[in-house]
Amino acid sequence: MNVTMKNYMPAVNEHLEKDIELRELYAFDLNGYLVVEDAIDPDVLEALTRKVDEIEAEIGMTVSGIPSGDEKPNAKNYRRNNIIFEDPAFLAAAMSPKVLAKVANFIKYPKIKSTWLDFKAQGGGIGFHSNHTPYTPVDAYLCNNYQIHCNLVTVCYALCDIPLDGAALTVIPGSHKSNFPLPSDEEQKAFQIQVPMKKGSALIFTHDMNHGSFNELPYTRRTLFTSFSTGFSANTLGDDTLYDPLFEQAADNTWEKYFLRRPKGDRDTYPQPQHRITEEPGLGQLRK
Ligand SMILES: O=C(O)CCC(=O)C(=O)O
Repeated sequence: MNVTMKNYMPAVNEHLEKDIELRELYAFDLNGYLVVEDAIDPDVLEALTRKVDEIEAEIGMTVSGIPSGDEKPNAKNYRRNNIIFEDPAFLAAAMSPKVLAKVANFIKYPKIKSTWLDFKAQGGGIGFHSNHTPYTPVDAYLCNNYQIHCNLVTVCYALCDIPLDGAALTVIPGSHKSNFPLPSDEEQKAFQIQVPMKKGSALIFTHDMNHGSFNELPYTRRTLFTSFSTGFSANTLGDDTLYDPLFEQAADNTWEKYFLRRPKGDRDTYPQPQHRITEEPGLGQLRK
């Protein structure tokens, strides 16, 4: 625990490090990402699949995109922000204890920042972005005194199997620590790898690592994204009160409530629960 923080911030739960192995810390620090298999509770995954099928049908998404209307061009990408409010299954997935336990080892005083549902049909993608240099405070990655301090961590949940070339996240491992700017687009290819995923797994990455994706296959990639920042960083998709309705619903002294708290300048004194994230009853599950 950083001594300076200890002087004025509430105690960090000393059990947090029990939920991560040295091998995982090494891999995340070395590469900038970590894959957690079976990250979503099976009942939640089933409910999510039904809900996402419904949304896909409602927006008319096909493997080649959303057909063009009179005014709209054919859309290969579809993103729905603040999806956590649309169904309890999205909240349950976003609160996966297997994921939160890792996130809490990568961010000090973490809180949820953004959530969105994402479809990428064949030809859909997102351009490559991020790198440690030039320095971007919002994304910045630092490891000091054996403690990882990410300012922004993103989690990509696979809601279908995501094969190579099917918009599997393409990353430059280690670019979250690069001290030089990226070389040309063509030269970057030599450093990129794709991370295929199984349905229900989660890819946790520091947003300081270079990443992007492109779907070359005749299928629609279905993913849920959540992101996390330190408690002193504002929300991106709403104001400080964004998560208040979910915060109110959450039981006191739970990690669920903690992750949903409001951002709070440089004195984030909201107390951390003192039990282990992986031992919180009902976390990441559908309410009975
Ligand atoms: O949709 C993707 O494949 C990547 C999302 C992304 O780049 C981001 O969250 O910054």
